[in-house]
Amino acid sequence: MKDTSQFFKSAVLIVFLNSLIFHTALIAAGQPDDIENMPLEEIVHIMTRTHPQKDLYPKILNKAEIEPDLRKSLVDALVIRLFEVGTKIGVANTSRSLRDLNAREVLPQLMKIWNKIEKKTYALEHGDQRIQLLLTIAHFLPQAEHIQFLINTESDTAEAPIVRFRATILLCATGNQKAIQHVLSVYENAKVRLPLTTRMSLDDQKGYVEKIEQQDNNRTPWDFDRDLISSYIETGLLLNPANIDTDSDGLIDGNDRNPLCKPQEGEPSEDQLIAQFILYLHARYYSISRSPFNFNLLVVQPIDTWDGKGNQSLFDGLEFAGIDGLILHMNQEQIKQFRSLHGSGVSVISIHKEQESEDKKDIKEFRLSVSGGPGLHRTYDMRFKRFNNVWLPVFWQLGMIT
Ligand SMILES: [Ca+2]
Ligand SMILES: [Ca+2]
Ligand SMILES: [Ca+2]
Repeated sequence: MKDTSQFFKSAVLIVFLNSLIFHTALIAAGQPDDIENMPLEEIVHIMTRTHPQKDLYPKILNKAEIEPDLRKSLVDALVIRLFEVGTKIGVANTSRSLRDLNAREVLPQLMKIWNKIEKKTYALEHGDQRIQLLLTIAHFLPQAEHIQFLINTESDTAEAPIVRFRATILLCATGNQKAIQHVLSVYENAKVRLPLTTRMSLDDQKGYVEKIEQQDNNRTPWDFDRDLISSYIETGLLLNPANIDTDSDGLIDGNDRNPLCKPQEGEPSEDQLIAQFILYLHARYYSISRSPFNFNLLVVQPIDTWDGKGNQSLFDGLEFAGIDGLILHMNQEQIKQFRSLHGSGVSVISIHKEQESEDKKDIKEFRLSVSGGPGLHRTYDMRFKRFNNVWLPVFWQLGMIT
């Protein structure tokens, strides 16, 4: 038995080594100087790789630009591949290459695929076929149709959130009035639908508090302070089960979307307004954690725990509306305590602002950091641009996964 398993191990090793040699040979054949004599099939192979060789890819694009015959052959081959491989990995790169070749003439074929493939897909960002198709189609469509196409995609509830998110960023990037109006009205509607209070208006809450204060003999053990959230859950969320309003902002714990944040005095700064918008976009289009008590929960973290420089967090004293769930502001100590109670399944979010540059007054850059689960840490790089007096994201890209 032992011999057989040894034999299998050796066989697997040989196959592995062979595949290495095969790949090395391919890469060797694809040296920059070889591009002149490279078979078409190999060029297509390079163009559809997730990470095409840095030197070769632009060389191929340049060559295609001056040699119409080569360009035509490449476009034809890529379109065939687009239809042939269907939903297999690598096809996303096919639409990217068609975009880079500026193959506007294949727009009808791209639309055909777009309408044919399944909408719900949760694959990540640039490796996803639907996202790459969206980018390519949006790039090729004339302005008027381009904006309507993106608005339709963003509004389509059957579409994957990440695809709708990408459409949102593209809409912002146009700077077009109608496009911006759409994005902002979706945000405004979300804030009306999901306000700072979660159960009742301020007036109703006032009536409720007056009523319970008159019935002091009517305390219940499961909700000791009668703030409409059980003592058990309060303890788990690091709220005070003996205080009706833990952050003393006038909203009782069970009616407060941000129960650990007392709002700062005065209006939020420009950067804080952007931070609110970033968190809203993240919660709306990316995943939001399910809490240990089975409702949506976002934990936001001061920046000093992120960059170690003691900078004031954009989240300090900032409440969030328009987000379907609870938002908890926790400092490093509270996060530690929360994780010792529940593990690290709930993601913790922080925002870091990049240095502003003097010559780019209408551009601000931010980095969103999401950590959740052991060893999982993602960052997103974002660029915001000023359009009249609103700042909107025109670039948003997954940074590193560690
Ligand atoms: Ca309570
Ligand atoms: Ca309480
Ligand atoms: Ca409160």
